[in-house]
Amino acid sequence: MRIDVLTIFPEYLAGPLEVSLLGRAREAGLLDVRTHDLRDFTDDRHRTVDDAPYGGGAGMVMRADVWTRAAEAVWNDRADSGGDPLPEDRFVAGGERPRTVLLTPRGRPLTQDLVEDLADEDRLVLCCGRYEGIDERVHDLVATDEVSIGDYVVWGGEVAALVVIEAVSRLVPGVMGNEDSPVEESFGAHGLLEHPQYTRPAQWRGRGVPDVLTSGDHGAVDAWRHDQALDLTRTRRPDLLDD
Ligand code: JD8
Repeated sequence: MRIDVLTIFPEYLAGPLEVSLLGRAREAGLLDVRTHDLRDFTDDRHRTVDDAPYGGGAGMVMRADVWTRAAEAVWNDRADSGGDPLPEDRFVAGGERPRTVLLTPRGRPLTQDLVEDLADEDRLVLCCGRYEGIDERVHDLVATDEVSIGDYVVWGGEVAALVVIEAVSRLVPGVMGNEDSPVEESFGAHGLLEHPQYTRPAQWRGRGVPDVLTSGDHGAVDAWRHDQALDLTRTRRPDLLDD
């Protein structure tokens, strides 16, 4: 899978993309994540990406022309895109284009169902706004999807793009060591929160480990874990059981 990220802060993404299983998946060539500096698509000496809002008011709005030039350049860059045949027509704003996700507080809330849907694509383009947001015409003609990471406000779309990349990359075939792992976890096949976990030492600051986990009875362990998962879900997240 190839993921292109458009941002004025590519350095914000660099560290998180390098570390842990995500960094390893990129090194192994399972995942091709590319960040692009939006300022490389400006046309003035000062590399301006924003302007004052029509109608007045505080803050600045990101320009439609810069965003569209950037998106079209990235859409039409087919180098190393997984051997896709070169299409006859160029991708254009308002026309056929790869799945292009604009991160915004007004977007569809990100859920594991949406993550699974995005993970089916062979290309994603993630658009990270800043300031007061992006000209509405970019929402209309560049984005195919608008996504929000939750009901709170952050400074810009970069942290939201990282959340999408972390969630989607886990589902890319070959990225996780254990191929059975993802479906076993919270919000997976069972739709429950994960059961509690323990590791050594068996006694720590006067607290032990549930006897069943050291009993060697795998059937009893499975039953206990399922029971704990149900209890936790009922008390912490009853909404996950309503359906
Ligand atoms: C993108 C600018 C800042 C600050 C309006 C939009 C997502 N769940 C989420 N919360 N916040 C964002 C998000 C915030 C952003 C931008 C995403 C670009 N801002 C706010 C106040 C005024 N803008 C988000 N996904």
